[in-house]
Amino acid sequence: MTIERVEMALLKLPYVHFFETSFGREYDRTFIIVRVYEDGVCGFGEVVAEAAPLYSGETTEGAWHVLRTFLIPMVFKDDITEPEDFYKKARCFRGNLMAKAGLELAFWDLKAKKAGVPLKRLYGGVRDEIEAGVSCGIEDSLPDLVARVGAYLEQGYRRVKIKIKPGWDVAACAAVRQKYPDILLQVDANGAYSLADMETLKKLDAFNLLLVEQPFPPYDLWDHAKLQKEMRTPLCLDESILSLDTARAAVEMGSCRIINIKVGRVGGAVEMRKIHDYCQEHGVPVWCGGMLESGIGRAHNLHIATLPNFKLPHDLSASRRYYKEDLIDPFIELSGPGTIRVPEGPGIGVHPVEERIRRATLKTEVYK
Ligand code: OSB
Ligand code: MG
Repeated sequence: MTIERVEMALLKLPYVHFFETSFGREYDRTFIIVRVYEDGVCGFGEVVAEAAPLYSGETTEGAWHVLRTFLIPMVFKDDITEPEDFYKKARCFRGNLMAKAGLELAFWDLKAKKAGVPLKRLYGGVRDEIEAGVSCGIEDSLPDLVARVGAYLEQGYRRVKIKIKPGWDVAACAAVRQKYPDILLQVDANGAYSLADMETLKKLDAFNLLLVEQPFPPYDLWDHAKLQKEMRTPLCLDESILSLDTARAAVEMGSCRIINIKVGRVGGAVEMRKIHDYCQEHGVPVWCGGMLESGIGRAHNLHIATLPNFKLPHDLSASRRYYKEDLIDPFIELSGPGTIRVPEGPGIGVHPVEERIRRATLKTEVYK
């Protein structure tokens, strides 16, 4: 068999509520949907690069360029049909991990659909439902933040993450903790601090947090190790972990005790598995991070979060937390209190709705 066609679409969807991090405030999401067709079966993937190179050096337009110029032509030239083969061949190109992951995930969905099994079966998943968490952005005021946390708790989320930055950290934790002393709470700085902020960061130990995520910039593994020695709360790395090698360096150096795995950030599900297995062998729990994906990328994440060492609640929330018109049917919803059931159909197990995709599409390209 051989791939008949690859399609890319650039989409833009407005958020239900703006999302502010230490990088700034965003009102919508631009992303790429990739489709691969073989024998009438279609596999879907999502490229999680954002419009601006803030979280990562990749961008949607940069990923588009790399996909159309290098990765998609490679698929046809080398007659690639399997995700594992794509992973091996794509390694000849450096970086561009989110671009690679989007296409690799489309191959995984295709492979599972051809086999007629849910994707989690190919990954070796061990769960039918996963623990949902919610990521709360920076708000205009502390009362706004506490109200938003309260609304999410009412919807059933049992774990809350709040975004922090210098000036919106200790007081934000204090405000949420005062109202909700017992919830599972964690914070994410997206690299906004440096060693000079050690005293502020140490104050976070007072709030019984599950973890502090990415306090320093991505390449500061060494400074993270220094901070971890000074803090009781486990550090968790997100942006710093790009591969098995960076995960191993972080664990060996003591830069973190927990790892956030995002399949897009590490270049696909093959690398995701390697990091997962290494962490499992070394007693380092992982959880599934999110990139405010559409339902297509989020469905992929649900299957990934079924692997055995995904042990903490995830940044995986219901469709309506992100988008009024998610791209899939049915929408992703909370099933029990704070859990989401993993779709049971073949592949990612959700149905992308063509009409909604078309309405959100800025441009498309077909390759054959
Ligand atoms: O750092 O985890 C992050 C969203 C975009 C970019 C980076 C991050 C996030 C989130 C949202 O925290 C997680 C989600 O998708 O719910
Ligand atoms: Mg993060």
